[in-house]
Amino acid sequence: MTDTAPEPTLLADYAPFPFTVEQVALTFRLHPQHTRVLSRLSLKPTTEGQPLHLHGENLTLISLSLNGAPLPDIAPDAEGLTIPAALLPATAFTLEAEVEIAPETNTALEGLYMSGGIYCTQCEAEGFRKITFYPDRPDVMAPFRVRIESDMPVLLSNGNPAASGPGWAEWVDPWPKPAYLFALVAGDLVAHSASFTTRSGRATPLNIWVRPGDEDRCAFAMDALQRSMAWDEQVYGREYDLEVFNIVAVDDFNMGAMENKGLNIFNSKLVLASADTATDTDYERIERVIAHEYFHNWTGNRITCRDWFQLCLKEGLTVFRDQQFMSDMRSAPVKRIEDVLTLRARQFREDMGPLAHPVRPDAYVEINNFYTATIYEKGAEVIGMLKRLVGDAGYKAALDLYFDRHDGDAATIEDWLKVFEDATGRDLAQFKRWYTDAGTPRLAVEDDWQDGTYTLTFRQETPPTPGQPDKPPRVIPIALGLLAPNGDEVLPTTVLEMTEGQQSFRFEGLSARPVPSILRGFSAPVVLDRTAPPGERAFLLAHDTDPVNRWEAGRGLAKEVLARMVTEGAEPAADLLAGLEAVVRDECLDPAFRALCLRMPAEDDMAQTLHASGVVPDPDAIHAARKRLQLALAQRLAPVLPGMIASLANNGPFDPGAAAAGQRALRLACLGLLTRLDGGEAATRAHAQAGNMTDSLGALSCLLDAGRGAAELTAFHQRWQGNRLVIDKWFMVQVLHAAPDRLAEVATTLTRHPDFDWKNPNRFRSVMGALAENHAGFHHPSGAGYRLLADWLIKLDAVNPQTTARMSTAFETWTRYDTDRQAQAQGALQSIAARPGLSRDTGEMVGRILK
Ligand code: 0A1
Ligand code: ZN
Repeated sequence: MTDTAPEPTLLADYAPFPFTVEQVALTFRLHPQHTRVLSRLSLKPTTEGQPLHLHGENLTLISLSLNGAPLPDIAPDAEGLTIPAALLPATAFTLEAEVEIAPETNTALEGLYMSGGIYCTQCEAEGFRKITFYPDRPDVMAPFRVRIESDMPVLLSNGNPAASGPGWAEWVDPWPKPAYLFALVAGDLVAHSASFTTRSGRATPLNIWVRPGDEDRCAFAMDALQRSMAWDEQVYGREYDLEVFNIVAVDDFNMGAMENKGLNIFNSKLVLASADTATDTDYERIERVIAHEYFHNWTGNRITCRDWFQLCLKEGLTVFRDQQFMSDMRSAPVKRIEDVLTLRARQFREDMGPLAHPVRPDAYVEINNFYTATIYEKGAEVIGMLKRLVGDAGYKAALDLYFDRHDGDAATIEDWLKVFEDATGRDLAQFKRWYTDAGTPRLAVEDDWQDGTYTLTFRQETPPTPGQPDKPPRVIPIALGLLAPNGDEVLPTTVLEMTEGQQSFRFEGLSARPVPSILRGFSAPVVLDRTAPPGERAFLLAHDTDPVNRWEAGRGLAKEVLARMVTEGAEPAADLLAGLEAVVRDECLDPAFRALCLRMPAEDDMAQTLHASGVVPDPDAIHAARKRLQLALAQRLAPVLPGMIASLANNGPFDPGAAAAGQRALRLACLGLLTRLDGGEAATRAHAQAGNMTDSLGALSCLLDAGRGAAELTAFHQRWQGNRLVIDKWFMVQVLHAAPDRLAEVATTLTRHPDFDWKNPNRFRSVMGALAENHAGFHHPSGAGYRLLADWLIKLDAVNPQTTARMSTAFETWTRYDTDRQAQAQGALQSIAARPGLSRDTGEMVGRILK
């Protein structure tokens, strides 16, 4: 553990910066070891008699001057430098500093670093202070002028190109921005270029910059960008605001991508795609993240956050916008189901464990640890609820007001809620609890039928979370439909507003007891506790008009059946198998939807569900039960599987669109089931015939599940040697599909492979992230999975704290399991915590997980 526990930063301590930055001028003389950064800041005091504190970390100060006069006595400390008030003029002044940094040895990938010979930056959240001395906080917004001097052929920064010559280029960003949106790239890059004409007629060049050789894998990302730009104009009335938009793809990146003003920087896996190298999941992610980063131009950049506690202001809203975009581009119900799956797998898991925190936290030690599913995904759900409560017109009016009122501001959640209150006249005081209170509410339902009146009674309760023992009731929008026993809808979707701890809703004049379809479209991020009467879920799986709830009914049934298989050794239930068969055979249904219905609940999801119902989950039993259920389903569908696999084949050119991807998903789901029956014969043929990466990797996964695939793996590696993104898949697929007993051995062997470049976050995640995702293997009773991950996290922490800290969340569920497993996990966590020199990032995470 770090020697002294670092002090947390508190929301309650916010105070404005006592200066404005009128202009920033930066000059970079790039060198791998000795980059010089010259800064000239034009500052103006806003409050009298305040010292000037500038952040700065690991900077070698070469010179510092104020209005041209050197300040030889000012020496930085570990956090930055302070110029006493007595030395500062009462009016505007200029501060100039020159520092030296070494991008080549910056393995943390924050600030200015090098990736594959390319200089690039990552400044969110607090990376700019590793570049120069500056008030590195989001509420300090300033226009930037940047000069880059380097012999690299391509020199890029934010904003518009101003001038260039051999070995230099200048960029001017006219839009005041916080330092976290600063970016610089210099490298031997080539562009895939296109353009977009904005609605007011400005033709804007668009460039995606990649390493030479990669330019033929940018077309899909470019198309996604153009569609995003058009969509934001049509749906939100937001137009692009610079003369050029640049995207750069780099191989070494801690996260997915970054919305730097006019110069988005991406992890290359979220840009590069071709049919033979990228799966449908990759294509979908690329489309979503390209849109997400572009949408940040208004929600994040033009309107930014006052402080990092307000992170969900930009992230929740931008995720909500990217979800809307994707649902317009693809199938809305399928998209919603995928979002619900992600929310439960990542955010519910977080909310039920030691890392639970509010959508707007009020304290943090390391802000990088708060880029979480709660801020992003739950932040988006909260906006979805707000929209449901105020209606589409209210939402539009509120957003128009938000952009009008706050353009150019660093805003807060209070500002955000106020625009909704002002635009719609609604009081949102109770709604605000969704931002301030952590935890997933549980919603218990009981119903009653008497004399033609149907009554639904809901009770809400949110379990305690760290630091928040008591939770007052929240506003919960419950979208409800009622179905007659013949399947007719007798109440179309209606939004009930629950505001009390317990509340009843009555429906009169019905001729028969209806079947309720509750929480349609997953209208609120809650756990629905309903002991459904026998047959109700199967009925809804067959009849619900709301596709999300139709899927949910099948899912709920599958979970019920699996839980009984795990805890009572029950047999796979016939009504589930019959219901799934009916869905799969129904050709009127979207293949992507059918594929989702066929996907059994993940093992971690089952462990979460069992734990929440008071059962200690046994990972081996869950693994075995899930396999038995898949086998039973395969046997039930045996007569139709080969025919479906054949009929869903497409031998035409690859189409990355949603419809074709849905067909591939259903075909692979069927192939997975058939593999349970034929031991991999069909998968071997499918792998040999695969014409794209989705089919190839899908068939390979089936083979590995069947204990085959060794020759295919060798051939795969040989074919794709040299393509880092595909080799990541080669590593990952082996770990994900390793038998639980062999997981630690398989993963250890892979870490000894010459291609295991562990300092590259994608490669590290492809083995260690996959290790944690192999549920029964990671939670193996020997503790080998825990120890392997812990040892590697210790090793990675010394070079890349941010990625290490994120990956430590693999342990966040450790208290769910039996005491032996808990002891093993605790030992592994303690070995990390005890490491001398452990980073603040990982120290905070492990400390919270262990508490
Ligand atoms: N703001 C980016 C993602 C991002 C977040 C944090 C980072 O470092 C701590 C880096 C990137 C987004 O939402 O896409
Ligand atoms: Zn974002």
